[in-house]
Amino acid sequence: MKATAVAHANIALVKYWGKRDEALILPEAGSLSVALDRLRTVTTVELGGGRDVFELDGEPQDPARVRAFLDAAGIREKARVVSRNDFPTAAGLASSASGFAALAVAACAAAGQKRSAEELSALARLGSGSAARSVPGGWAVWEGESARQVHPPEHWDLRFCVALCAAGPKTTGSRDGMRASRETSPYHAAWIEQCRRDLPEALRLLALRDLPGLGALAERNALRMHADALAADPPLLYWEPATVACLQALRELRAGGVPAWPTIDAGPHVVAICAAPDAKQVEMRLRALGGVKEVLTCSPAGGARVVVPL
Ligand code: 2P0
Repeated sequence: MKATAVAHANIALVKYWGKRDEALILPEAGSLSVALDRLRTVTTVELGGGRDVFELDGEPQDPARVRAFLDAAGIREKARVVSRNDFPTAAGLASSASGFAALAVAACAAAGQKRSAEELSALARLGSGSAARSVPGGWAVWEGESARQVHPPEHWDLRFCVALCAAGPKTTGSRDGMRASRETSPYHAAWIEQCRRDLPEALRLLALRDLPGLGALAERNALRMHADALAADPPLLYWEPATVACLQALRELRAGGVPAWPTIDAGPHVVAICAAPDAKQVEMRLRALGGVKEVLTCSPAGGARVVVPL
């Protein structure tokens, strides 16, 4: 009746930004991501107490969203859920992907449910869309009800330098932001069409390990997602001055012969994609920018799994 699981957050190279079904959390277009080793959530689920308890990083939380998720998993027993993120969530780094992936795996293990990897991904999706991709981990594609690993983490030893460009949490969450973009941005249909073209091309470049090709595609895809968000009414501006400083610094690095490309989720932080031997230089360049609080350099990671707690 008790189990612990770990899961990693993921960064999308072809982004998910728009649902075709809000209740079932089904995406309008497919997305591609890679799991990041240093962005990790560890969650323990213990079933059978007198009430639901959810504790995150040592602080008690409202258990409502966890309870709704357990109901969706068919788990009726009261649950004590203790979760810890190994990365600064206060800075607004996404934690729902690793959080719901770890919760899905730990809760099903605690309840003695046997689910396939595909079923676990589909279940995690009901907590948060991007969590579907953190269940298989590695290089993952999410289309329809679940995500699958298209290459293991070892396929390509890239680095992802996560530059924290703001201290506080973001103003508009992804769920509200993508709904507003879908309902009010005149560019949204074009954005979704673009994602449908980008995904097969990104998979081709990924298979070839073509860094200039995939890096440039990821940058274009992220900026087009932000163009869609910027065009919403009222407009959604996720960037801070440090975000723009990172984009420009990476452009200068490329002009100077260091290949590194940015991607940006629904927040101010920039993730620089580069080859392993260039990571130190990229990290140092981003660290030196005013407004960049911290840079966490990550490698590709695996999927969500049950672990024996220390
Ligand atoms: C992504 N994002 O593909 C995109 C890019 C943010 C920007 O998936 O409503 O927290 O829970 O399904 O998964 C973040 O959205 O949203 C996200 P819900 P989620 O990574």
